[in-house]
Amino acid sequence: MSSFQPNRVNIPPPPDRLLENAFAAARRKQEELRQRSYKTPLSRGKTLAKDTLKAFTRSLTQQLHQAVPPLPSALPPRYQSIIRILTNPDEVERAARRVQHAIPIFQRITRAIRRSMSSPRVQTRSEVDRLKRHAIGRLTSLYNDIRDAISILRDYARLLHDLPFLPEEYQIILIMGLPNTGKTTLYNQLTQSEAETAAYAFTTQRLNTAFLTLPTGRVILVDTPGLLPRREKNEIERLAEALIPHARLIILVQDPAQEAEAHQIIEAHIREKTSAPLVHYVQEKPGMPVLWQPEGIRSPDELKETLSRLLHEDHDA
Ligand SMILES: Nc1nc2c(ncn2[C@@H]2O[C@H](COP(=O)(O)OP(=O)(O)OP(=O)(O)O)[C@@H](O)[C@H]2O)c(=O)[nH]1
Ligand SMILES: [Mg+2]
Repeated sequence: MSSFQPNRVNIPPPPDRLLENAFAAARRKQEELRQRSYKTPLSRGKTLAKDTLKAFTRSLTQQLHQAVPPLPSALPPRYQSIIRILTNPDEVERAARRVQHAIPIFQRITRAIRRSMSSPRVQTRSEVDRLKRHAIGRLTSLYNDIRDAISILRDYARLLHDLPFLPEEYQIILIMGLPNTGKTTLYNQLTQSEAETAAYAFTTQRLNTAFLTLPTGRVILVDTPGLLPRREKNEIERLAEALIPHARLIILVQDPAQEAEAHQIIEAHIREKTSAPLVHYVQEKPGMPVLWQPEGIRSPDELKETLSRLLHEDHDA
């Protein structure tokens, strides 16, 4: 099944580097052409100028083609809503159009100047050189016009590249809750992963994702950073929240050592964004003060059974 794979997204080189690559391709072509023999110095000059120009433009336009990643509007729905949180999709689409429009212009300029070089009216090496300088001037100035667009596409490609793998054909189960409640510990227990856990808040700074195999089939389990009932959210927290409407189920991890009220605020916050079932899980931490006695599932095995049952029920409905 074909699905979007973030880590396959090509990250284009920075604008300076891209241009350097094109000049390098031209130099390689020139070296190659210098080995050959020519009838006259003029025909040598013309061939060298024409073909290195062609090599330059070919390298440039090939790289520009590759610099356009899958656009926001072409992404599967999950990724579209994530991308909206992280960047401005309109700006990305505009940048892509500018680059795509520039490609045939590079090719037209190159063709026209190569044609001029071939003309019998061009009779001296210095005329050939003048045309060549003219070509490089036009092409680099056009290139400078799209530098910003290339940078925007590069940043966007990097963003895409680092997103978690969330194929549409698998349902998503999110693990959410206050910081330091034991979310990642649970994630590791369920998936035999080794994501980082620690005894302080905000340990998880990315979305950990893994396939979880349940009797009903495979699902994607996503471990999120701790949520706090506050207004300012960082990028990764906003990303986790963007996934809430896409989750089939949410596991809310509760810690008896943290205030009941804080848990309830988080729960209300999640409820605002989805009507998906919410499963309460309690991470007992022996030796820690107990501030309340949350209701909920207390073992990973029981949790798996409950998840399967809930997924199955919906399947039957
Ligand atoms: N004793 C005991 N400690 C636990 C248990 N579960 C989690 N902890 C401890 O609680 C602390 C936090 O665990 P994490 O799994 O990193 O918590 P988290 O919710 O992922 O934290 P953030 O990613 O920072 O939001 C760690 O020190 C864990 O060792 C448990 O079942 N028993
Ligand atoms: Mg964590």
